[in-house]
Amino acid sequence: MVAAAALLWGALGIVAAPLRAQGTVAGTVRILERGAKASKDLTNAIVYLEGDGGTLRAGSALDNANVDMKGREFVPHVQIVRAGGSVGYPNKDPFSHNVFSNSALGAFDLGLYRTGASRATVFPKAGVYEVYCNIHARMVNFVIAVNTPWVTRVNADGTFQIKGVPAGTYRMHVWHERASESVQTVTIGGVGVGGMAIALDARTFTAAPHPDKFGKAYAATRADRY
Ligand SMILES: [Cu+2]
Repeated sequence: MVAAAALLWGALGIVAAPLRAQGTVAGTVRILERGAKASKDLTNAIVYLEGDGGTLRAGSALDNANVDMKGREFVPHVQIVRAGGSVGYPNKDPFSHNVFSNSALGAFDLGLYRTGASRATVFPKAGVYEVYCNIHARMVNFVIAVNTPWVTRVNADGTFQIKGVPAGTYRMHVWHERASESVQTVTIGGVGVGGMAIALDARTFTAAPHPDKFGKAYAATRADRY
């Protein structure tokens, strides 16, 4: 039984003590909006647990991900990948895109490529990468690179659930692009933790334009020309 459990964990690409009790971590994320408006984009919030549960290694289901470029948007807007894993950017638009990031965690420039083509890049370190298109200023993508398998996207109603979390102490991160990240220490027993309530504050957020890959402002007309 012990060996079988260890084998299973190995197959999932997780390094962890196999005998610990596992539970579910569940709760609700709320975003405090200016004027107390309802949040429209809760599915772009991410919750993950770092700590005792083990770290992801190569061979996990989070090794590779894709972000489509379609309708001048990155889909999904927020993507999760293992730190050290790669994300492909297939171009499904009838015109060219140039995906790049100037992130301090790992800058890259995939160059200009046409419809039907796809290029991929590795996200070497854990953290949040802002990814853009050098042609279309409004295209914005966030890649959340994690070292942990205990990660999930929040549901549209703000609820979230991470199953199979081994008992232990974790740092729980809740991220959304319009708010400061929430990080708190949580101790999870054998049956998990329910009813967690996390509020992210987006009331002071203001959208700021980002520079192009050369660090320059986008030409005003260029964003909509293609
Ligand atoms: Cu583009």
